[in-house]
Amino acid sequence: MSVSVAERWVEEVAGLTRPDRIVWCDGSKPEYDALVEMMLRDGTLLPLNARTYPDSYLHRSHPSDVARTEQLTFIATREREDAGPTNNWMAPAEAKSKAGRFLRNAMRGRTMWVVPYLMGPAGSSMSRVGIMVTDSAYVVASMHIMTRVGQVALQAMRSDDDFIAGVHSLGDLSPDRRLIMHFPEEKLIWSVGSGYGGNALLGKKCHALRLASAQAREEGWLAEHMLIIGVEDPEGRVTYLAGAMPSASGKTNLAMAVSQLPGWRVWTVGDDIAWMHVDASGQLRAINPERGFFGVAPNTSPKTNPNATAMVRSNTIFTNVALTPDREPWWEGLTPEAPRGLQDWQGQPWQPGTGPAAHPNSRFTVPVSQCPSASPHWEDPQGVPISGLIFGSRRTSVIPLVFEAFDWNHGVFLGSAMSTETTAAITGKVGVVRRDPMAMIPFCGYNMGDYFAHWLSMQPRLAKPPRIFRVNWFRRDADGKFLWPGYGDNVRVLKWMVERIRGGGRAQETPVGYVPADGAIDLSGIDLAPARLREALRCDAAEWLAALQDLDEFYSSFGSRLPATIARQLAETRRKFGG
Ligand code: GTP
Ligand code: SPV
Ligand code: MN
Repeated sequence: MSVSVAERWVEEVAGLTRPDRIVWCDGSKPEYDALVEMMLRDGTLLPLNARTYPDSYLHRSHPSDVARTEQLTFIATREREDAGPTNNWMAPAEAKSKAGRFLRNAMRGRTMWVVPYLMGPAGSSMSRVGIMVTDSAYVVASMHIMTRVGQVALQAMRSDDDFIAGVHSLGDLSPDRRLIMHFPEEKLIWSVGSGYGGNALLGKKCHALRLASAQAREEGWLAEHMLIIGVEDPEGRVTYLAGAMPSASGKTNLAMAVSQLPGWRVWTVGDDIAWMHVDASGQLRAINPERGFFGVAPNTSPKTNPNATAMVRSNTIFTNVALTPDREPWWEGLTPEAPRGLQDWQGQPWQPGTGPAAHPNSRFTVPVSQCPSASPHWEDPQGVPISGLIFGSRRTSVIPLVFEAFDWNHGVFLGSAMSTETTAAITGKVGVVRRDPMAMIPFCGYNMGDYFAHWLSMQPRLAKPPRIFRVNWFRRDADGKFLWPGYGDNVRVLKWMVERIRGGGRAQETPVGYVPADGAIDLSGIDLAPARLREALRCDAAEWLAALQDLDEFYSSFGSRLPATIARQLAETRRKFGG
């Protein structure tokens, strides 16, 4: 396969950014090792304890560059309407001129790595190619873990120009000179001024969600912020589910949950992004476009997520965690007590009571293959068959632990009506309730009204539309304590879903959907008062009617692009509540 279009584009970018040298990456182990060597020499990586954390490293990012910066993230379409009211928009020419100013000569004195990467398993018709350039060795090494780099990508191109082009430069890391620009009409991404995950690893949110969602709409598939799991029952039957939850709201944890119910088990296919196609028989099938996890460290422990603590014991890059005197990584929640003599995420001696030692958005980067619960099918080119979809959010009140939509259209409405409390995964205030339909508010690369319509349009193509569930692990009691234990106990909720999918699972009808009937959630082996579960499942008319109030304003922001079906579903919900 000739790569002439790519080569010409790389020359063009080099003309703008002026690197000292250009290196095409092959994705090999020696290449990764050389990058690590280089970063150990210049301090970008710090070595961890070679005995307890072999081939693992700590990266400390710039203190102002620790999370996605949504206010600096733009969708640059010709028409403003095509980006829609939920995205920051800029005209393409202006976007290039603004970001171009920060990119011009940005790579002087630096190396420009060219990273061809494949999103999705080799040999899958659902997989897609990207080629990104970057002046960050940390980004290249992270791309090695998170994607399939090198010849495997170039070989998957169907034509010379069959790739998403991404330009990344650290610039000077100043938030004042940081911009993350998406040009869906040109299959192009420009990112400058950040080295942080979602801003800089362009295969992830920029390509696999923002650009892919726009492509998916045109081509009739779905690119979603979803985990993918197989749930195995005691008879060995596996039911595959995909689930959307906002950033830092439980995808990685659910994706590798260790079941508290004997005989049940969760197999991990993906923890952040799902690409889903309808196959010739009308079955929805999902692939995980990634090959690594970029997971939240805080609260990851042998108790909450033993698969994660096991998988990060080698070949892992940690970012912004604390460091023990034994050179082991540490974060809040890993152990009940903080070890003595910690260095905090910025390398300063840490004292208890002075704030968190690890940054709240500190992360680990590790290959999927190291996950003990990785599904034997996680790289199947044809993907896994999806029979249920989950929409989860982080809400202290109102939203029950779990309920099931009446049908596909109602489920799409429930997804579109989601709101959530913000987390440390984005810069800004934590704990503020905001609208986040399908957990895609920061990631939908086009008008979200059209996105709802696209979701609705899938139904007639599905022989047996997946059941749609809504969950909330984060509801609290009057004392501020979580009503539901969460983590491994979430498998109890998954069990009910699987039963519902198979035509069982007792439920009670409410205005918002089917809520588990008394006793329908298996509580064997835990000490949870039935009253607490009832409180977690409670559906209160007054609370709901109040919560639905600001939906009108949100929906009306889409004008004529809001599908009538969505407005009808809202009216119908109100009517059922007597509102
Ligand atoms: P991104 O990688 O940002 O997309 O996040 P994610 O959706 O994968 O979130 P993750 O599973 O990493 O969870 C983030 C945080 O949510 C964890 O640190 C936990 O504190 C919390 N969390 C996850 N699952 C549960 C749960 O079942 N119950 C409770 N109470 N908290 C949870
Ligand atoms: C998220 O914020 O949803 C993440 C981390 O998964 S990042 O890659 O930074 O987007
Ligand atoms: Mn995410």
